[in-house]
Amino acid sequence: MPEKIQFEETVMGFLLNHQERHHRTHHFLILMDALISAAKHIEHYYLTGTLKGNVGLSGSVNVHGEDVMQMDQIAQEITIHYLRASGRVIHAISEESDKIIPINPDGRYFVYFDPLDGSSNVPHSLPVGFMFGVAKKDLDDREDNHLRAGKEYIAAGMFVIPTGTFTLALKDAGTWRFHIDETMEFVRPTQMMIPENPKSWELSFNSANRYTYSERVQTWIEQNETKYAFRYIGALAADFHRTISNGGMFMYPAIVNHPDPRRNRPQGKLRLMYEAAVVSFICQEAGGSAVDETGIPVLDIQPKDPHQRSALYVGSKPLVDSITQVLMLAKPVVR
Ligand code: FBP
Repeated sequence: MPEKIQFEETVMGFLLNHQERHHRTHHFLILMDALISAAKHIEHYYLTGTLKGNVGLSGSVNVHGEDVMQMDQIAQEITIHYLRASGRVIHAISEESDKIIPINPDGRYFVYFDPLDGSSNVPHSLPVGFMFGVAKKDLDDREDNHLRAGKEYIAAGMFVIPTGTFTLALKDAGTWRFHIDETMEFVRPTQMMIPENPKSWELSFNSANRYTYSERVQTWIEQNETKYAFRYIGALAADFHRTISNGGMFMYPAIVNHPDPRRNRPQGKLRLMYEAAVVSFICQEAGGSAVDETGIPVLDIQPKDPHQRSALYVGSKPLVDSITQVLMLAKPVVR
């Protein structure tokens, strides 16, 4: 018989026992419950996607000019449904919606999310992610709904689907990993601290792009890649899940030397508010760090556009510091 899980070992029990006031209010618990319910629902659809024929293209193109998968749309609708039902969300920003999504003006939180990260893995039912960042409105009513920098988030998390893992970071309260049990509860929080010992470190990046990176980054890779293992799944949530567990660094550098200049991405590929800032927040609470192509902390970047992109170097501090020295020598990238 499976061991009885104590309430304190569930996400709700864990949060209620939390020292940080804004993580144990019933408002925050209701929001977290909505995000967890959305993730479970998305995982169900993903697990049954092939049989139900939901793993193909939807025929539409999103704000980024990318083909939208059916599963992207399903995950989007599921998430919006639960955020609306929570009644706690003022507005949401999603990779799958051009505009900011107004939800409940009397809400308390802003939610920035990628409902299904790693779309290229969908047709193969390989790991994808549901990623989110949460910011809280200014309760002193000076609220102007401005876009929040990562350092203003009070929480960020990612579900790696369909692995049944949930990694949750809480402002000034660490990064915790939960696993799903046979009752479909995320339980047994384990505090995640990114390993300091380089023995287990890994590098993760799309090696096919390496000659499109700046010369300085290419040189850094040549000087360091033989020291560490190399792993790349092609979904940020899944690759970063490994980086937090084994240490090392995940990077998606700016593309500045592409043979076809139209395919250069000097601002990087990943989206700041619901991809780069989410993993940077989780990494910082686990003792790591993250910078962009100019070497500045990702969490300090004040977004000007909900879908703004950012290059990303995230992981163990010594490695991020090492590439930051190289990046800061480079000519500043024009924003
Ligand atoms: P989507 O959210 O549109 O899937 O894009 C983001 C992403 O798939 C990340 O998950 C992943 O790290 C990266 O793009 C993979 O890009 P590439 O295929 O260029 O390596």
